[in-house]
Amino acid sequence: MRRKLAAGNWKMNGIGANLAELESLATAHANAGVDILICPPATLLHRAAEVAKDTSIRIGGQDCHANASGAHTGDISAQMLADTGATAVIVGHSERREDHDERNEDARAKAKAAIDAGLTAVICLGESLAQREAANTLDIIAGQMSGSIPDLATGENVVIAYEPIWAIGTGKVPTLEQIGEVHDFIRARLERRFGEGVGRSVRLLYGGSVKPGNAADIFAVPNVDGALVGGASLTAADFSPIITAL
Ligand code: G2H
Repeated sequence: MRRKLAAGNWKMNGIGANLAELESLATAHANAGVDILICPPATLLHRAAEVAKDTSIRIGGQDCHANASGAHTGDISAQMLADTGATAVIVGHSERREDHDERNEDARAKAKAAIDAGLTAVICLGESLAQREAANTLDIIAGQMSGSIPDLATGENVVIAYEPIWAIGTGKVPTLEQIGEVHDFIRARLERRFGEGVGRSVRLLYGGSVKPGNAADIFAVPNVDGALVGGASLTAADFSPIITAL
């Protein structure tokens, strides 16, 4: 049985004052029965981990370098994230792929570094609007899976987030059928590559304009084990009903 997961990606939003949202979430979901992960900007990780200590909330990074240390100005290693108290890290988000020219092999190397550091790697996949309109979605997802998911993936150390690029921050959401088709496809490929045991244990999140008003419908889709939420994770008022809908 896969445990449900509500993950919030604050992206480049949030200063110290926003940690009050984390406190509210922790209070409201003290006995959540689901996993809650918040990925604030790196500047807040340590303080966020302090706030979340002894609560049901876990803290994660939004990216890491593939190397453990070295001359990489401005970068943060997976070990450094773990040192702040983080237990997970997002890798391969489409905004990293777009803004920093990251490719599947980068996401894979980062995921491996994260796992080696004891973190859960939340690996993001998703097609562009042009790729969907050309009916290439499943081919693109297959390529991203082969390229971005390391061989040592298990249900413990990897979470997959399907985030169609055209749905991110746009308010456009795929139909439930479209979400279901891709999630079923990812599940089947995971089972084929890693075997049924591992393939069935990896959690699959949907991401892209998840809001309190659409969360319950999305969570009812088979093989959707939760969500990776951007804009609606920034306040407890928005994120709390999404957690409750799980
Ligand atoms: C997709 C998602 C969070 P939003 O990037 O990863 O963002 O919910 O704002 O579309």
